[in-house]
Amino acid sequence: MTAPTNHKKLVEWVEEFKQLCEPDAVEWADGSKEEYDRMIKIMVDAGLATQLNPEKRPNSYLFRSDPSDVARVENRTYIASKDKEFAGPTNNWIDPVELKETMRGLYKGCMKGRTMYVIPFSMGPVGSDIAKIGVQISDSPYVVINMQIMTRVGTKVLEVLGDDGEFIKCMHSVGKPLGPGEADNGKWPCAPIEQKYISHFPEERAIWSYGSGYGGNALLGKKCLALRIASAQARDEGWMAEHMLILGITNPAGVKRYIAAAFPSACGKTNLAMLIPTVPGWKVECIGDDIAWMKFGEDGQLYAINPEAGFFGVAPGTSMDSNPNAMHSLKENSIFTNVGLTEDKDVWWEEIGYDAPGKLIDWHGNEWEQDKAEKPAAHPNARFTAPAAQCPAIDPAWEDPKGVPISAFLFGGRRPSTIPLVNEAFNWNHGVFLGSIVGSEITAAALDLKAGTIRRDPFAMLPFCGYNMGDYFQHWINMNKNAADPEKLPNIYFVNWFRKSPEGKFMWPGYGENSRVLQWIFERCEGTASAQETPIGNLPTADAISRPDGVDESTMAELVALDKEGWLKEIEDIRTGHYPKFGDKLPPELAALLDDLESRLKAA
Ligand code: SAT
Ligand code: MN
Repeated sequence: MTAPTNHKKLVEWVEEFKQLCEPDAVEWADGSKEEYDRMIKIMVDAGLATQLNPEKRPNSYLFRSDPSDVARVENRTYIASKDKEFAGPTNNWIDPVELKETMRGLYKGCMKGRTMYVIPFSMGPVGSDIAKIGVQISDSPYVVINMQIMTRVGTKVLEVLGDDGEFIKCMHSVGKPLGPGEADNGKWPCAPIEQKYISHFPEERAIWSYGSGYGGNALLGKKCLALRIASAQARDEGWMAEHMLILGITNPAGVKRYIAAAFPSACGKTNLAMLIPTVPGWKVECIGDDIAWMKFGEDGQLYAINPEAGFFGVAPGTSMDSNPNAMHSLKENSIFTNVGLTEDKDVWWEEIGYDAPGKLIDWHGNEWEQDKAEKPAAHPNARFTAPAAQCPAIDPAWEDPKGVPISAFLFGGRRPSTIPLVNEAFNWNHGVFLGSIVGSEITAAALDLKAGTIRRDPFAMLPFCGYNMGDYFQHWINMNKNAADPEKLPNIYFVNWFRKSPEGKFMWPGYGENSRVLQWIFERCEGTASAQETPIGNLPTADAISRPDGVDESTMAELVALDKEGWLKEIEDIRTGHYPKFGDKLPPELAALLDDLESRLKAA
């Protein structure tokens, strides 16, 4: 197939990898429905995809991956900068020359028996000033259809790219060549774990991925491009690429504001992004559930787009109770990976809200019965891929190329103690300090970590920051220094839905009730809600947030109280266990803010 573009560098790059990978054929993806259906047919014929019941789940398919290929592989993820210090203390680093040599060895002949797809895609509305173009090479038709849902793929993108436009090179292979006459035969293709590499070359804005077909390892637009490469690019160019959901919130008077929020994994980001408020008269709409790209507009405000076009959400736990908008989003035209299959060919997963309707086939492809099962039917990281446009709560401005103006940033994590329900930063730098100490408590003893310790995940970017985390902190501080009008920067809040009583019960119901906290934040931005200044930040007064059923007055008071002893321990942990990791890259502003906090607390 001849290339549908005159972009010389693009054509040369494709040719280079064609020579190396030796595919049987090369095909350029156009993003069409015809192409989608053709990819599906290839995978149904290869025994990799199961069509779901069209009456229950129209145009939807189930995939089961290899048990070695079920999630992002952080220990096989590399930032390969020339200088090791560029990657910093939180990333794996390999010298780029050495890594490329190793990976060229793996790529050699790796697409034999397969087709090489070339997928031009836009992260963000095509042609938006904030959007970026990537081109992914992949030998996986599963990647082609997932990229069709998660990004904007095809001909329009090549038009915007023109003959010499800038694009991010995203190279991917599942790492499983086929011999003559060999077929996948129902076995998800991938390479063994020690051959998997998710490599980033931030200086040349390139990604090389090998050996995995799953999620963020293989859909290179998502974490690899939109966070790791984009964060490095954003630092150089003065904008922000963040692991944040974006939501619009409208009060009963019809005033609308936008909020962006960063939480580590498993803290309910998708649920918050699509929340249905319990506060009467308020409305929440979704722009995105995972990633925000933000640039200053001409008016000096920070504008955000969702670079993605779909949701790649965790299925287990998603139900009509926890997230009805997500359930509606995936009712058709969706891809399911590693969930259970019912006898009438629909999907099922743990905590879907109802018992398994009879026998299932579990994510391994084995028969499964709820009463007899020892292991879950769906893998805990089983996913749905659903078009964002299908979300009933999608914001009318979600594809606005200029983005939406952000009024507030939220940071949060799972913190059973110490951290109040909501805390407003005094100012931008104080907010950056709060972002830098984000973490979640380890509940069960995991690997080398003791239960009760805090796993720090600054800005929820720990696995996603494509350069030195200390420099990333500095970039946040510089956003204020370089703002034309710092007054117009978003307010910053730290929230915690996960406080527990001494008996181990959640003190706050979460989900839709979080709208009460969003209301307070909204009204703080409007200048109408009350707060009291404390050593850690501005806390709501005891009656400033309305109480949900089941939260009594004293619980509410505790949720928004200052825990002086807890914070002194927190400071100790940051001072000894967290900040030292960044060495002399730690911005002096943050070290000073930690000292100031300690003095204020001791004086209180
Ligand atoms: O697999 S993804 O990186 O797309 C999702 C996640 O792990 O957060
Ligand atoms: Mn995420």
